[in-house]
Amino acid sequence: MRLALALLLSSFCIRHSSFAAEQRPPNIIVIIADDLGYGDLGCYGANPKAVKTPNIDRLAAEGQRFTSGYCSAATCTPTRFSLITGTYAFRQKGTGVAPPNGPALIRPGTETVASLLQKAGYQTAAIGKWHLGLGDKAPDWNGELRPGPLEIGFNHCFLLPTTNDRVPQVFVQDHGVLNLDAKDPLWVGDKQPSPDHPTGVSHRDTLKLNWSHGHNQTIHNGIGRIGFYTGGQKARFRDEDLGDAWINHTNQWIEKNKDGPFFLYFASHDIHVPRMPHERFQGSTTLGLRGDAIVEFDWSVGEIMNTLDRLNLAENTLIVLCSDNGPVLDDGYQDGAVEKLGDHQPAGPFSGGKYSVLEGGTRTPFITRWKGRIQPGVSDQIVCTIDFAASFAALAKVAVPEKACPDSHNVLPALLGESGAKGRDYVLQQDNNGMNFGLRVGDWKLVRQKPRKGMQAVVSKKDNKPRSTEAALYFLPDDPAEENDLGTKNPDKLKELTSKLDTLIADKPAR
Ligand code: NG6
Ligand code: CA
Repeated sequence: MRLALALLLSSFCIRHSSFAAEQRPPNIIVIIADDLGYGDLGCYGANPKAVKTPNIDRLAAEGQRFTSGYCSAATCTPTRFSLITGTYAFRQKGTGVAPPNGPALIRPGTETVASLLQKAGYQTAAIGKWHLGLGDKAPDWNGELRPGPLEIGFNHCFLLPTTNDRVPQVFVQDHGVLNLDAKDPLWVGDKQPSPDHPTGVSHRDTLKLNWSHGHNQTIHNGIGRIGFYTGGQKARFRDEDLGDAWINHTNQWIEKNKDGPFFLYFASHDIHVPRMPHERFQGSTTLGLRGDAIVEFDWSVGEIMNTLDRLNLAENTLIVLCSDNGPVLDDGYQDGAVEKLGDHQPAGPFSGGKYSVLEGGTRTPFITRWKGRIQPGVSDQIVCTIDFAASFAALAKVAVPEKACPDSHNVLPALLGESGAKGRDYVLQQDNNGMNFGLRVGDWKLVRQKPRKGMQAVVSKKDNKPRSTEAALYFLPDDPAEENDLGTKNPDKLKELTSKLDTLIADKPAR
């Protein structure tokens, strides 16, 4: 009798706990690469003789690989701004590439993907590259770095403040610079601090990675940077150790929060310049340091997958892998990316890349995996990083307040690869400052450029020559490289897309 009762009780407990697990929303990990192009991964067609990405290829094989996955801008800061806020960056001035001493661009009180998930009971962390500014008017490097991620919904952060080609090379943990010695304060500025301060110009012959344009101010670790800084010697890191630092910190944080639910925004610096992966990855591809950095990124993804397996979390964790903008070869350093390219196509079949509103600028690798829940496959649905806020809120069953995250659409069923699920019916692409736009509606694509002095010209894939058109219309299924402007032949379509773009820019469309 007692035995029967015990059995009954234990079976009830098992059922009850699995019921609880089902009810609990999954952990969510966003893995965002930097400057990774559509064609840079094996699962998107990269030749394994040039670069191998076995971990990401496995992630894709175990989940959904999107062929129309987008980030919302062609540079870093605006894509990250819109990913976190669910608001197009062009709606807020000053959201182009952030400078070293830039203030926090996302102001406290803004609803974000992280604050929404926090409300749903998630532990939330940002680990990796931030590049969205810190501090009220400017970062107080030797004091409290506030506001920052902790004021907009993250419980914890461990960050590179801007990009690693911009000063300073230190980690920010929560509200301060890690390992900063008060006797050696950190100074960051845009003017040379003294005439004898060594720079990439005065000491060019000492550099281990030479610059090609810009990147010739303060030297750290044999590499010239954008901006000047002094002090903080104990807080500085070596570029080669950045990837390991992110992963060590991530492993500890996941371990600590394994009982979940948790949301991790993991922002790798690979494959942004200066490309200086750990020595163990250098020489692992035929593509030079750019390829070697792709391998380091792939390794990072593999480490996160291993950690989830070790902690038995893979079936309870949605991973979304994406990029912040399309690829670029020479982005200011002579690192061999151009010379060693061979027949590798960083943007796959698309034209343009980083800085461009042609498809290559924003159509990037996009993979979702949730073992046991997402059926493996390839999806041609349109999804965009701006949709994370509304989609993850739906997953966590938390309401998005009416005016919050206005440009974010709930495309959760498409992200989960549910059969018949529709993604977006349009996607808007902006360049760095929101001067040029792309708008894809179904199979049609409008490219609209505002002519101005010194503007980043859209170049033709065929001959690399700048195109002159201000507004051009392409039919993507026949012309993925956006070579044949069909605007004159299809004036109604051109008008329809132009007016939709104008409406989207002028309004804050409600979901
Ligand atoms: C540009 C930099 C480039 C890169 C980019 C931002 C020069 C000449 N070029 O101004 O190297 O840092 O800004 O890249 O300085 S992003 O991926 O963070 O948007
Ligand atoms: Ca980038």
